Amino acid sequence: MNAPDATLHARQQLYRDMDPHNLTPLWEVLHALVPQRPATPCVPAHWRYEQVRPFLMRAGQAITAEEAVRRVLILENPGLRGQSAVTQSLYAGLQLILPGEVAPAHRHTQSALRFIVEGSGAYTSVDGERTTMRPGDFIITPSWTFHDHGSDADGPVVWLDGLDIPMIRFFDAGFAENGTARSQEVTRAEGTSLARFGHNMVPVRHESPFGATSPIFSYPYERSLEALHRLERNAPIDPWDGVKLRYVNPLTGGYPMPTMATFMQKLPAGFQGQGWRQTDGAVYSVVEGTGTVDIEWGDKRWSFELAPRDHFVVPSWHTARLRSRSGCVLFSYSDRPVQAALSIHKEERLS
Ligand code: GTQ
Repeated sequence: MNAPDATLHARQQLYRDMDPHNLTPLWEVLHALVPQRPATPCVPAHWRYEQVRPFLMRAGQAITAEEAVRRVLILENPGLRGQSAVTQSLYAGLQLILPGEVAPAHRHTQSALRFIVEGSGAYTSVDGERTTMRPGDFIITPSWTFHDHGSDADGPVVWLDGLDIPMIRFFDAGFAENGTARSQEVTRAEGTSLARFGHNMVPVRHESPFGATSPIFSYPYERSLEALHRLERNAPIDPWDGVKLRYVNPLTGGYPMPTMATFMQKLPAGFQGQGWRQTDGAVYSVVEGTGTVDIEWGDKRWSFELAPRDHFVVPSWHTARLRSRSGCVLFSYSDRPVQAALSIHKEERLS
């Protein structure tokens, strides 16, 4: 019921009079502040690699990795343009490094994941240990560790950067500094962290070297894929996810990073998944194969045809379904550890 004109007029006068004092009435915004269900400005989006790659290669001509510091094309959500955000809490970008280049050492509060999309033979160094990149590898840069990237490859190497940049910005808790050397000194043989922590065994006396972050730098694709293939052959297929595994911090059994969860899944050939929705909007990288993701939000519908190296985002509380005629491998990440820590994570599996 609408109030009488005189009442409405008095209210408008009240709002105007208090506005210079930085006061505003809750009752005008309450509905939007406390929505009945998530009302995200983030929208479903799809970046086809065949469209993105030419721009990446042009960026390779336009600027060196050294000058750019990080030569990255940011995947900006169409609903969040200008904010360098793929969801409200997460950042995604595609980084290119060319043979012989170096992306100089720095460190920051923001945690980063790298998911290798194209090319082999680039490396990233964390805490004095190098990790060679191969397609499908999931690599971690823990918060506040010096890292530089370089390449001894003979062609371009491209990876997905997933960072918690918008989340750290929200908390106004970001710090960064440059390293003194362009590339950090290598002090440990490659594979040391994987040998120490990555074989279902850990050193008898150890401390967690990176606090809440996994001590493993690289989770090689070979091993992830082997597990998925074996489960596809020998175990029940989940009607929503196909075969889906989450990456773990071997010291805790929890997520590999305090702010980001990562997953890899295989949709078997002929898979027609059921719908689900969850409060953690997720970013996907298509590793192999082809498929389709159907997304719904109210009466809106999206359908993305997926090819290898494509990227897409499923926003919070949007209903999504995955299908694949010939089989498909997907990597994904989200802010689930943070939502779980705050006891606000919610998911629904629809039948
Ligand atoms: O590699 O350190 O895409 O600091 C954005 C910010 C990559 C990196 C990004 C970064 C990095």
